[in-house]
Amino acid sequence: MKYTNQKIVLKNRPVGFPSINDFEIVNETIETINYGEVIVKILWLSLDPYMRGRMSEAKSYALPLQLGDVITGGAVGKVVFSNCPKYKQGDIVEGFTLGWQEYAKISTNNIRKIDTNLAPIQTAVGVLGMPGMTAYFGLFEVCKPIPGDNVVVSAASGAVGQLVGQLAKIAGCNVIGIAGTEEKCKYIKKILNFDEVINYKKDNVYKKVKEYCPDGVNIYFDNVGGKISDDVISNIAPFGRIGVCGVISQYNLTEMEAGMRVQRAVLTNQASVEGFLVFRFEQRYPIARKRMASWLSKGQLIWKEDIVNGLDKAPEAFIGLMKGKNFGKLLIKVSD
Ligand code: NAP
Ligand code: FER
Repeated sequence: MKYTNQKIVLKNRPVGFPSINDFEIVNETIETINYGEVIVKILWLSLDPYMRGRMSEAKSYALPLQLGDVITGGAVGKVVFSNCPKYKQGDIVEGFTLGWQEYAKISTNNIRKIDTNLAPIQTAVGVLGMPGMTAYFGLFEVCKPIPGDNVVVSAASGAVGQLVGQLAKIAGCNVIGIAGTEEKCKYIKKILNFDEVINYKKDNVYKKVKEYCPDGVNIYFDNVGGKISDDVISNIAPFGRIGVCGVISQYNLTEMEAGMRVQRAVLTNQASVEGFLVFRFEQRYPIARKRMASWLSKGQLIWKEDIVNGLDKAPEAFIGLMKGKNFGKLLIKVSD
């Protein structure tokens, strides 16, 4: 057994927005694996905003990457060599730590087999994977929609946001999506059937939210934080729920920005604000996955992917993700 592996490692810790020079392509040879491990040939790599946090030294739910470490990340791949009785050559698997590389040597404790009949395999890191689980549990468990609720979602055309809006429609809500380009806004209104859209780069978010939700926002699924969220939360309805899923507008700041104070709106409306990490719901992923797959098969849920070809393009694509260049779930197609 001998695999020549090309991998992308962290060369410098990014300051502000990451740059191409923060990453480096390195080759290595994999010649041995232990009992309980397999070699996975990566087919699809998922690029997700949380990876920016792993590149910093700051304390987080997981240890930060060290310089020289392969960039960790979710991926889908094929077992090409197995030293574990539960896995055989050809099994299609998904794992959250397979990383930005062509071949991963990994313990089978850290991967799962995919049911390839459910949907195209890359959905295991998308609608049926971490982003899908985030939308499902974040909306249903954290924000608790009631039919007729006004639901606002930011980063609405992205991996998580596009699903949140569609799930809220399934739940009988009035959905307002916020996104950063006309093309994205058109897509979520015309194709995903959101009720209203706001282009935060063009529109006055506070005024538009007020116009679309005169009785207030019952649910705000926050993917971005910052000024957009100040404007939405200022319109929160009595007993509104704010699910803090992500704050992408803050991930690349070198200094904390001063913001508006929204606590008064939260207090006087007796609103609740809850941050959540999707891993909290891990034990119930299989239940959610089954439901999501059923909605997918009936066409009640659709799913947009933004596919970039080639592992070497991952750094550039990741930088684009931080700047809104992706349109839909960002994936790297590493191999056929
Ligand atoms: P995504 O929405 O597919 O991609 C990120 C999008 O964020 C960009 O396309 C861009 O769209 C928007 N954006 C970037 N910079 C922005 C800024 N300064 N202000 C406003 N919008 C900005 O990414 P995703 O994977 O679905 O993740 C969305 C959010 O969910 C992220 O904050 C992520 O960290 C979070 N998340 C949290 C969990 C959890 O467990 N809590 C799990 C998964 C994801 P526009 O063109 O619309 O600006
Ligand atoms: C994410 C943003 C942040 C995410 C996880 C985190 C899984 C966790 C951050 C931390 O613990 O510091 O999109 O997705």
